[in-house]
Amino acid sequence: MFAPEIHAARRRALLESGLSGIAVFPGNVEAPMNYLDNCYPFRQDSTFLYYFGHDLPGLWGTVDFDAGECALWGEDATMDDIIWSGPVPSVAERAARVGAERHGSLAGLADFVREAQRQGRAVHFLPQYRAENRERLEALTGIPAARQAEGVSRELSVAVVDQRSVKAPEEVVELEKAQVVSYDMYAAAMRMARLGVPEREIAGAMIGVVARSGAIPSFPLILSVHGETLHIRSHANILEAGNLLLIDSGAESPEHYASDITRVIPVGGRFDARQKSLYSILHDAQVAACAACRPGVTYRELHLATARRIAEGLTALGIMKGNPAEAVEAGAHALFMPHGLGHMMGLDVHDMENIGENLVGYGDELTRSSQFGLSALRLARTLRPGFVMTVEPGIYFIPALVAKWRAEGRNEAFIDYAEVEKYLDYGGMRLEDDVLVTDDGARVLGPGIPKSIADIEAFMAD
Ligand SMILES: [Mn+2]
Repeated sequence: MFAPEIHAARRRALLESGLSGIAVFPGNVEAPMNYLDNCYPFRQDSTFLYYFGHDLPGLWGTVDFDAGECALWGEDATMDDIIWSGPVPSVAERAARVGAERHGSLAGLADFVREAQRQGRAVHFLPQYRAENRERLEALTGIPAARQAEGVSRELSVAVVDQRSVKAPEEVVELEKAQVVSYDMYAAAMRMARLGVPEREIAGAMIGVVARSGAIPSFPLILSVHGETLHIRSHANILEAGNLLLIDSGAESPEHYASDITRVIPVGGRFDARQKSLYSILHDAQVAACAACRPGVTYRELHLATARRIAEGLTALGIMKGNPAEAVEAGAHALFMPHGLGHMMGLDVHDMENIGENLVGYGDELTRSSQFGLSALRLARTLRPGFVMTVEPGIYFIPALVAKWRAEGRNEAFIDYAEVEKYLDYGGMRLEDDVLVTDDGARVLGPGIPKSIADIEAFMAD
């Protein structure tokens, strides 16, 4: 966790956001995998981490807007807990460590919430994404788990999203630590991506890099020669000549800030001519998008500008036709890039997505389009200094989608389907970096993982 003053200052900023009543923040509990004592790796709730720091299960935080006080609630370890899991600080010590004014047991928390309700004060809470926490919240507030979505506090959600969207310097330091782990992950992968190597050996090496850093991946590794399946989970292939290996991966920093990087590696270390022509289009579009990030521009416009650039490239290759700007307006490019340009990143790899994807990415400012492709854009709003987001355009040839569109005659004016069908064995590519918006521009985070054709080929030749 950070210094107590940092967590205290974050809570003070929340206390000053103009709400009244109280807010309750459940920390996560252990999540059983196949029986109660065999759990998934523990991951604390990110908002709890942000305000209350402690990376242990079973805690709650509360913010009392009227009294201007915060409290940490939980149970001290029993002898049994100490025998099996080792000694941990008491709740009183943990409260002091994070600068909370008050602390108490879970029974004390129940009394505190009941008293607030009796006084008719608002009890704010965020959307819950784990069944265990919906149940715990039901026990605490009396609001049935199935109806909690209606009881979510929009005021609290907005206040938390506003605050967490702007990364403080100590958060950027953490984000950069995760980038260093990512660099080592990709260096290992690029050294290994040779003919005949099983995908799972590279996956294992990359996860090993994360484990050696003492962290966990920020999301399940995507590593496949079938990059056209956007979130493919299997690593069952053996690398063959002509394959492009897509790897989308991330690590957590010691304080659980994420990295999220995608690279495409030519198996054997050299791009062939067809790969070069398409990769260049994607690379140029991604570099231009990173360079165009700055305060005041909307991410929606960056998404569309990137789509136009890709459409121009595909038109030059004869895969698309007609006017690229009109093609993008019609959504024709989404055959090749059916996802958005990127998303907010921070403590969550899709930062704060549990609080609400539209609230985080659109706010009151913009409305999400229903057009295929643009509808998948997670972040659209105006960029502000301190925002950190991914920039991750892609070009994919998804045989099932091509077949569907062709059968429907969809966007025939902008797509040369006969030409597209020559690429159905191509796979898919995505290039992703994490970008910090600064006062006058933006900065790509991290030490710079090889990305251009020349840099990737040179790295893999070493
Ligand atoms: Mn991403």
